[in-house]
Amino acid sequence: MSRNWWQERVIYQIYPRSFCDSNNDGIGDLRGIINKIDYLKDLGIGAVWLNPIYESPNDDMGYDISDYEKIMSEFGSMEDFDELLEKLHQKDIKLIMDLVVNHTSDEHKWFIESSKGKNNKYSDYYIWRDEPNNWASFFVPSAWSYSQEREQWYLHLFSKKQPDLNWDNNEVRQDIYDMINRWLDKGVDGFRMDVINLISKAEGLPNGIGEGFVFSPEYFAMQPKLHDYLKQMRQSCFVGRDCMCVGETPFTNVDNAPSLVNDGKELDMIFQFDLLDIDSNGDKWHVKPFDVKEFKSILSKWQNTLKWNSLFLSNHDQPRSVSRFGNTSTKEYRIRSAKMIAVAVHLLRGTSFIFQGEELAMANVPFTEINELRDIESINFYNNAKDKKWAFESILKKGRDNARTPMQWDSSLFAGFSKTTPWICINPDYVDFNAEKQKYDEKSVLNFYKKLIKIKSTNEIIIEGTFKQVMKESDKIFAYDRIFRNKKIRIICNMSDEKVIIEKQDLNNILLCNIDNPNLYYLLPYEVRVLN
Ligand code: TEU
Ligand code: CA
Repeated sequence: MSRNWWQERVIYQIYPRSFCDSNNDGIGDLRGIINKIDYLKDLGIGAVWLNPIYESPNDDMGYDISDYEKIMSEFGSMEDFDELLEKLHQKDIKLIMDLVVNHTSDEHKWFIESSKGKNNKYSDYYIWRDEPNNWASFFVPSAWSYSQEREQWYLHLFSKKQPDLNWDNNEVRQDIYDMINRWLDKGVDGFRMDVINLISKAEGLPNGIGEGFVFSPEYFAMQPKLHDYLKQMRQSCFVGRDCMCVGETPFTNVDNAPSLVNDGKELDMIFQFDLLDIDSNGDKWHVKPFDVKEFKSILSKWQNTLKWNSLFLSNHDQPRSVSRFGNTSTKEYRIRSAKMIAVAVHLLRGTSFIFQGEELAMANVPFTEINELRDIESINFYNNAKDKKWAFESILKKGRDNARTPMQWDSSLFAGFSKTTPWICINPDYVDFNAEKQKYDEKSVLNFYKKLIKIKSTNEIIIEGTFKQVMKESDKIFAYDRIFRNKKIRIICNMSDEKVIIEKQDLNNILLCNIDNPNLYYLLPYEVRVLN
C-alpha cells in the first residue's frame, strides 16, 4: 500500500482556547501553542488539528466565523499563525485547520450583504424563504429565524448566529474553494471539515414528520448533490497537493459512509459517531449504559467496512474518554483504564486522533452550577429543560464543556495554563493529574502514550496490517490481531473491573502492557497487553 503521511502519523487535536495562555488574559492563544511545540514533539505526534482560530463573535466558540482569513484577535495575529506554522514544520509536525463552511457567522460580510435584499451579489448566498418549514435546530427549537431587514426567514441548523450557506449557488462554492486554496498556498497540510455532509439540503426543504419543530436529518444529511460538491471541492483544491481532508460526518452508517471515502474521490477519512453515540438513548442527554460486546462490535464493524478509518475516543464536543469508557472510581483504575482504552482503539487500523489532555487521563469536570458552563448547546439545553436537576446531571455526563477546561500543565495556581483566572474553570484534580508530574513518572499515562504513539507510527504490522477480531464471545475482553506479511501482533484488552482467566499466554514478546508483572493465566481489571 503506497502510504500517505496521514496514515503513519498520529494527529493531536488542540482546542486553542484551552491549550496554553501566553499573555495571561485567561484565554489560550497561538503563542501559547508555539511555547508547547517541544511538548508535542516529545509526545511523538506527527500533526496537529486546530479547532477554529478565525475571526468570530464566538457564539459557538469559533464555529461561527465572520472572516475566514483573519485570526481571532484573542488568539493572536496572522504573523503569530505564520510563525506557528513554520515552527511546527521545522519540527516535522503537520498543521490541519478546521474548515467550517456549512454555515458562517451572521456577522460575516456575506450574510450582512445578503440580509440587505434580493438584488445584490450575496442575496442568494444563504437559504432564505418567505415561510419556514418545521425543522428543529441542533441548538435552538426552530432552525429558522426572521430577518426584519430582508423580511424573510433564513435557515440555521445550529444557532441563530450560524446561518447555513447555500451550496447550490456556484459562486458560494467558488468563493469557498478560493479561500481553501489560499490557506493551502500558505502551507497548511489539510482540513478537518465541520459537518461537511450537511452542506446539501433536500430539494424543496420538505417538512419533517411530526408535531412542532422536528429534527429532520433525513432532509439535510447525505443529500444527493453532496457527492458532486465533495468531488468538485477535491478537484478544485486538494488534487495535486500532499494534503489530507477528514470530514466530520454525523448521521453516517456502514451503508452510506463508504461512498464518502472508499473511492478516494471525495474525502480521505471521516469522523463517524457510532462509538460516541453508544450511550445515547434517543438523544445525547438521555444516557444509557453500554456493554463491552456493543463497544467491540461497533469498532469491528467499521474495521471491516472502510478501507481506512479515523480512530478517536473523544473530541471538543464529547465528554472525557476515561470518564466514559474507562473507570475513574480509583486513581489506580483511572490510570490503568486510560491506558487500556487508548490501546484498544489506537492500535486498530486507521489514523489516530488524540484530543488534548487524553494523554494525561484528564477526566470529566465536577461542575457545581450552570453559570460555570460556557457551551451554547449545554446552556440552551438547560434553559429549555423542564427538569433542571436532571438536565444538569446529564450535562455533567455528556456536556461539551467537560472537554474544554484548561490543559493541566502543572500543579501551580492555574495549572500552568495561565497566570490569571481562565475563561472557564479548571478541573480541581489538576494538582494530581498534570503533565509536569507525569513527565517524570515512568508509569504515567503520558509516558505510556509516548510508547503507544511510537508503536502506532513506526510498526509496519500496526500501520499496514489487516484486522481480525478474536475472543469474540467474551463480554469482558476486547481482543484482535493485526496481521501483515504473515507476522502478527495480538492486542488483548480487559475492559472490565474483574480478573479474567485466559488461555496460557506466551509472555516473552510483550510490546506494551499497563501492569508490571502480567500473569500467564489471567488478566487483571483493565489490563491491556500487546504481544508480538
Ligand atoms: O459539531 C457537529 C455536531 O455534530 C455536534 O453538534 C454534535 O452533534 C454535538 O455537539 C454533540 O453534542 C460540529 C462542531 O464539532 C461543533 O463544535 C459545532 O458546535 C458544530 O459543528 C457547529 O459548527
Ligand atoms: Ca491569551
